[in-house]
Amino acid sequence: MKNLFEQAIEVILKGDADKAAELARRGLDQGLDALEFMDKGFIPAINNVGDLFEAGRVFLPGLIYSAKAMEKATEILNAAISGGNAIVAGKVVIGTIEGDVHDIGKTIVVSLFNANGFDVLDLGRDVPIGRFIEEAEKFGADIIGSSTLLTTTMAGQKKLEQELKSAGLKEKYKTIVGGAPVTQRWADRIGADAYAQDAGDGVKKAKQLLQKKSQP
Ligand code: B1M
Repeated sequence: MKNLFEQAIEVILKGDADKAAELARRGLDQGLDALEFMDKGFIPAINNVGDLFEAGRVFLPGLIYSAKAMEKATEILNAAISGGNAIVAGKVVIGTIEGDVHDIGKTIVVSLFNANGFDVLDLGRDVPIGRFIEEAEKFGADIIGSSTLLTTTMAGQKKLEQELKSAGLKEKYKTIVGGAPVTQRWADRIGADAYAQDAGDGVKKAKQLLQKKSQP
């Protein structure tokens, strides 16, 4: 009998959304931590599909089916992550950069921020750079977080830093960048305040940035 993590690899590869949803619910029913199930089951599963896609062993329709199954499982697990913490730790505006529709990882990050007491405005995916700034101004954000999965759209994160600087707002907001091709080196190069490797790291970095912000 395959364990739940192995079953996640199987259902995501098959692109079976109903089975993925059922498996996510079963894991939760069995007391598995939602984030652990994501990190050890569903995320390696979708990354496996990405590798097969890159190697030409899975084609675009297969990738789309797998993504739909992943979205279903993520929806269920994310709902279990969002604990609804009453203390507001800080305000975060977050979205996926313009030209990029990948939002599974960004949505996990949003859930974990919510669960850790942050007030989060999720702008969704394919978000124009100017909108990050407009919405941060309206929302009274402390942090602007951007996610990107395509090497071609990483430039949007650099543009965000440049636009914040030219609007004289760079000191007002702390920025966090994330997404599979993003690295600490990239964050340093473009002048972002922090790079986060995963959702947990995102929360950790956000807390550190807010501490720095509140110190004179
Ligand atoms: Co696309 N895709 N895809 N895809 N896809 C990748 C990214 C790719 C690497 C696959 C591959 O070839 N190996 C490749 C990009 C290559 C490149 O740029 N060099 C690729 C491609 C090529 C494409 C298309 C161009 C395919 C095509 O049409 N020919 C197309 C692009 C469309 C567009 O955006 N304009 C496309 C489309 C899609 C789907 C729509 C089918 C689907 C996305 C569905 C969705 O998101 N709703 C999809 C998927 C699922 C993937 C892979 C397989 C998986 C992505 C994912 O969800 N990972 C991906 C392969 C891969 O990344 N290995 C791939 C799981 C997720 C939890 O991880 O998003 O990295 P991730 O998030 C992590 C961390 O990065 C971090 O925390 C998260 C949780 O741990 N993090 C942050 C992310 N954002 C953060 C922000 C933070 C902090 C942490 O603070 C602000």
